[in-house]
Amino acid sequence: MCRSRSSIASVSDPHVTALLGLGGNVGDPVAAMSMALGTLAAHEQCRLTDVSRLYRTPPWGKTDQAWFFNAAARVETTLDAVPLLELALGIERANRRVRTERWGPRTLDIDILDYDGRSVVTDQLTIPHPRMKDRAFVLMPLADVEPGYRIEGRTLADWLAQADSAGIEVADESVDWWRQA
Ligand code: A4P
Ligand code: MG
Repeated sequence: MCRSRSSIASVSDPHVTALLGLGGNVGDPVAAMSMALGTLAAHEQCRLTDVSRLYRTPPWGKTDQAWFFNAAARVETTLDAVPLLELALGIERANRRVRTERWGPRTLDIDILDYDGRSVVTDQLTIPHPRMKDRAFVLMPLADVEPGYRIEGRTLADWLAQADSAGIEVADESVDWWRQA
């Protein structure tokens, strides 16, 4: 696979690495994810260092809804975890995300999968994301940006072997899909 780096704004030290999962299945989710990644790339406290391929995925959890598009990204940031979540929620709101039902349809969802390998548990936030290991639509894009990542000591390949990945397909091989959308 041909992979290119997506380095944009400069970030002063000390910065940490955060891993993000993105998805959506309402309206134009690819445009929404592109907007999200563009916003992160342009943010003065973030540097977007890698983006996964674009995946098309059958709905998980609540299956009577449209297929999703999913992706993952690696960001270096000087933001603490909660301000990073607030940035992500602001980007979701800018895409007219309305929360109705759990695991239901959404224009854009941004999950913080990992923040500097730390455990963060607050009222608003649980990191590492507690449900990512069961979800092939998260694990497959994450393997593009962080192939050596481990969850509870086990490799992504281990978790993927027991997750249901039926139907998941690569919708765009290019890691620059988000620049073109
Ligand atoms: N929150 C806590 N921890 C985190 C974190 N690590 N990252 C809080 C982001 N947010 C976190 O989020 C509700 C609240 O969780 C946030 O306001 C934040 O304070 P949400 O996204 O509305 O929750 P949710 O979506 O109902 O639940 P959850 O478990 O996050 O679900 P997901 O992962 O968002 O799943 N099928 C496919 N194929 N592809 C998908 O992308 N997505 C979902 C939703 C269901 N099925 C899917 C997909
Ligand atoms: Mg979520």
